[in-house]
Amino acid sequence: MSAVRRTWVISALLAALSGILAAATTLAVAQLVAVVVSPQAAPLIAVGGAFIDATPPALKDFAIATFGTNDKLALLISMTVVIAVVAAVAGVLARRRWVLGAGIVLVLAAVGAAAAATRPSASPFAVVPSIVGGAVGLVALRILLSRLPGRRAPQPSDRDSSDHGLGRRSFLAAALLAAAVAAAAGVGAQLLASATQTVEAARRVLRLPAPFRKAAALPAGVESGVSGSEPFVTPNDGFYRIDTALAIPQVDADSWRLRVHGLVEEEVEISFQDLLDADLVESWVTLTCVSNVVGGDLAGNAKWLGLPIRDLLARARPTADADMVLSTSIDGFTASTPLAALMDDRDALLAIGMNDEPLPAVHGYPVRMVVPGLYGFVSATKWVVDLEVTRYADARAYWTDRGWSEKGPIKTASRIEVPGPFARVPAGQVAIGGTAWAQQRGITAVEVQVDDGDWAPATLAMEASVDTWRQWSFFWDATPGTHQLTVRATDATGEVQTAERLDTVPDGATGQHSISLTVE
Ligand SMILES: Nc1nc2c(c(=O)[nH]1)N[C@H]1C(S)=C(S)[C@@H](COP(=O)(O)O)O[C@H]1N2
Ligand SMILES: [Mo]
Repeated sequence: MSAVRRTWVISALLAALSGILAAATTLAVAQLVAVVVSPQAAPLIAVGGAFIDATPPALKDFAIATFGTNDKLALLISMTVVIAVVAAVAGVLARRRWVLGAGIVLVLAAVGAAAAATRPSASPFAVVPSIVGGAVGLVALRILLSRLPGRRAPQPSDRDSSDHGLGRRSFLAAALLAAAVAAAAGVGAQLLASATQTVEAARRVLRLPAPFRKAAALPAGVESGVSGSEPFVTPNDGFYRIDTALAIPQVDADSWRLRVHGLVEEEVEISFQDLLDADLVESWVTLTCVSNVVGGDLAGNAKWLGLPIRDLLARARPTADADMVLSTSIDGFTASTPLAALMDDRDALLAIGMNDEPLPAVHGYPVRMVVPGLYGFVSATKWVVDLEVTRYADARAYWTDRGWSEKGPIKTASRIEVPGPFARVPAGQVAIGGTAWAQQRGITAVEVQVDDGDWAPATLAMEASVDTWRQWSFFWDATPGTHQLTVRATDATGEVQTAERLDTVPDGATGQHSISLTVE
C-alpha cells in the first residue's frame, strides 16, 4: 500500500471511530438526561419500544422462539450494532462533508426524540434526552474530526514531520476525552438511576395487609415427589416473564390510580391505599402464556393477593350491552377480557401481592390483573391503570391488532419434566414426572405412552384447586434401547388433550409433549 493510501485508510478508520465515539457520547448523555426526565424517554429505550410495538407478529414470534426471554437483550444488542454502523458511516462522510455526517446525527436524534414523544404516557419533556444527547454528540464529532491526523496535507512551511505525530496525539487525546465523557455519563446514569430508584425502595418497605380471605392451605402431596420436577409454587425470581416493556415501568404506588369507566352506571376511581384498605383475597393461580409451545416453560404458579375485580365492577355497575373489559397498562399495553370472566365467582384479581411479597417490578408492581383460566395476553395486565368496560365489537386489544385472538381460554396441556429430553437412564424402574394444567376446569387424568404402546395412567398428585397446575408421576419399567415417551391429560369436562399440533398463533398451541431418551 502506498503511503498516501495508507494515510487515507487510517484517516477513514479514525473518522469511523470518531462517529462511533460521538454516538456513544450521544447515547450516554441522553441516558443521563433521561434519568431526570423519564427512563422511557431514553432514545434507545423509546426506539426499541416503538420497534417492539411495530414488529409484525411473525417476527415477534420468531424473536421469542429464538431468544426466549432474552429477546429484549437481543433487540438492544442489535440496535447498538446498527447504530454503531450508521455512526461509523456518519463519521467517514463528515470527514469530507460535514453536513452529511452532521445530518445523519441529527436524523438519529430526531428519530429518538420522535419515538420518545410518541410512547404511551410520554411527557412533553420526552424529547429532551435525544436533543441534548444529539447536541453533545455533534460537538464531539466536530472536535474529533478537526483533530484527525492527515487531514491537512504536509506544507513546505512545516518545520519537520513531527507535525503529523502531533495531530495523532491530539486526536488520541480527544478520542480518550470523548470515551471518558461517554463512560462517565453512562455510569452516572446508572448511579443516578439507582439512587433515585424510589419505586424499588418503596416496594421493599411495603407491608402487605393480612388477607380478608386466606388461600386454602396446600394439601399434603401436592408435589409428585419426582426429584427434578418444577416446584409446585414457582418462586418469584424464577417466574417466567413476558411483556413488551423494554424498560420496566416505574410506577409510584402513592400516585397510582385505577379508573373504571365506559359502559358503567357509575365511574369508579381507586388509589393504592384504597386497595390496601379493601377486603383482599388470596388465591393460588397458575398463569400461562399463549406463546408457550407444547412442553414449554412459559407457565408459573403463585399465591396472589388482591381485590376481586367483581367487587370493583359491582360498584361501577356495567350496563347490559357491555361484554368486555379493556385493561390498559401504564406503558400502553392493553388486554381484552370477557366481562363475564371478571364478574363470575372465580378469583379474577387486581393483585398487589405475589407469594407473600409485593409484586416484583417485572411482574407489575404495584398492581396487575390475574384472571384464572385465561392466557396472560387477554387478562394479566401488569402495571394496570385503566379498566374500560366496553364491547368486543367496539374495542381491540394490543395483541388482537397483531394477529392474535381477542379471547384466550387456556387449553389443556401436560408436559414431561423428568427425565429431560435425550436423557440416558439405567434400565429398570425410572421415575417420570411432570405437570398438567387446565385452569378453571381442573385435571382429572394424565396418561403416559411408551413408544406405540397403550396409554397407561399416571399417578396424580393432589389438586390444590382447578386454577392451579397439577403434578403427576409415572414409574416406568425401562428396557434398554431408545424410547419415546408421550404424555396427555384429561380435564374435568372429560376432554382428552388432543394430539393435533397447532401453532401458538392465534390462540394457543395444541399437541402432545414427547421426549426421546436412551435406556442403557
Ligand atoms: N403491561 C403489560 N402486561 C402484560 C403483558 C405486557 O406485555 N405488558 N404481557 C402479558 C402476557 S402475554 C403474559 S403471558 C403475562 C405474563 O406475566 P408475567 O410476566 O408476570 O409472567 O403478562 C401479561 N401482562
Ligand atoms: Mo403471554
